[in-house]
Amino acid sequence: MQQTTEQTERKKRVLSCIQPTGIPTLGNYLGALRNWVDMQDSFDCAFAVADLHALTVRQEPSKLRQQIYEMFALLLAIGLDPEKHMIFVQSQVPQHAELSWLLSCCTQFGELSRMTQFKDKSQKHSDNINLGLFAYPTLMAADILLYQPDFVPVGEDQKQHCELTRNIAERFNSLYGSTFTVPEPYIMRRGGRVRSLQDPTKKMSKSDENQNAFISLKDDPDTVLRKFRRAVTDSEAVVRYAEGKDGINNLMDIYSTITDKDYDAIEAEFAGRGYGDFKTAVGEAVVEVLKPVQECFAVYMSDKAQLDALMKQGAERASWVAARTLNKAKKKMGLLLEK
Ligand code: ATP
Ligand code: LTN
Repeated sequence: MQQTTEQTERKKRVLSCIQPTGIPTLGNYLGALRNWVDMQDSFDCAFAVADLHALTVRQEPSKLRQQIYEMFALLLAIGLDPEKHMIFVQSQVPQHAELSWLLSCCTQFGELSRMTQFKDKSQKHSDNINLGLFAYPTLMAADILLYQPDFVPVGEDQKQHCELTRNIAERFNSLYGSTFTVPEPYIMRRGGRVRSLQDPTKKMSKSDENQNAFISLKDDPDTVLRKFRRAVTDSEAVVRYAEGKDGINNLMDIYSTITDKDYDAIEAEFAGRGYGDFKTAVGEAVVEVLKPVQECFAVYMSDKAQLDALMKQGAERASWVAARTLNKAKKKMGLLLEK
């Protein structure tokens, strides 16, 4: 049978989100955001600022409001195209919270208890282990399943949540009939796990208390160079990729992701030179990557009315798709739709 034009031309869809819990780091950029930009040519994309997820840890309202604007502006500044794709703020699309409730009734307590992010975060925020923190993965499943994506581009740390999303989707489909596309996580090999500059056994995280541990996308060139100079390495003083050299391996990964050089080429480039030269080279490469993003970010942040208008447009487009899936799920579960 001949396929219709629509079938042959339908692009695969991807969805991903980022929390507005601070200025993104180089880890977020290389592990997630930069790949989102590249995916725009080949996929139909939905990318969102996950502000509801940010509420699972205590936020100061005025600061959160500013961070939502900044994260949205940053998504535009790195080159996401709000005319061609759905770029939006999660809480402005009410279907996310609503589907999350339906899915939470198809998620087991035991499954959520096994989530390592929940275990980590409840240790870190032991004074506020709230229901939202525990139910976080069902909201994430709703974010994803509402848009019926084929792929979910994330860093390695989110793989477990993506697996749970697949399990919830499969369970729902088998209980109520085919409703959700079961998506695949799309883990980027390079840049998938950028590590802390101060403790390279941990991932680089924007909420790290030690400012020297991460490069923020807003860091000026001097700060970037200084943080790389202070990066924790080892005492061997040979630039090579090897077990036990977590600090140098991390810097090599960053440099390789940015310059497209492989490990052999980097080892050759820095043969006979000390760590000082290498750290400066990595810092300079990062500064060059950040420069155009920072310039564009400043332009977007200078016009809040334009940001509001783009958010509204994004939310309208997203809720059109989200409402269709939500209604389908409600109907299948036996709920009545508004007449
Ligand atoms: P927080 O520090 O607030 O927990 P985070 O810095 O881990 O947050 P998120 O907002 O949770 O960042 O993640 C946004 C995206 O960036 C996700 O796809 C995540 O997998 C990816 N990501 C986060 N940190 C890294 C990292 N160090 N290396 C590669 N990818 C990362
Ligand atoms: N949990 C993710 C952020 C996130 C997300 C999503 C990622 C919220 N909803 C949906 C992919 C798809 C995180 O902490 N990085």
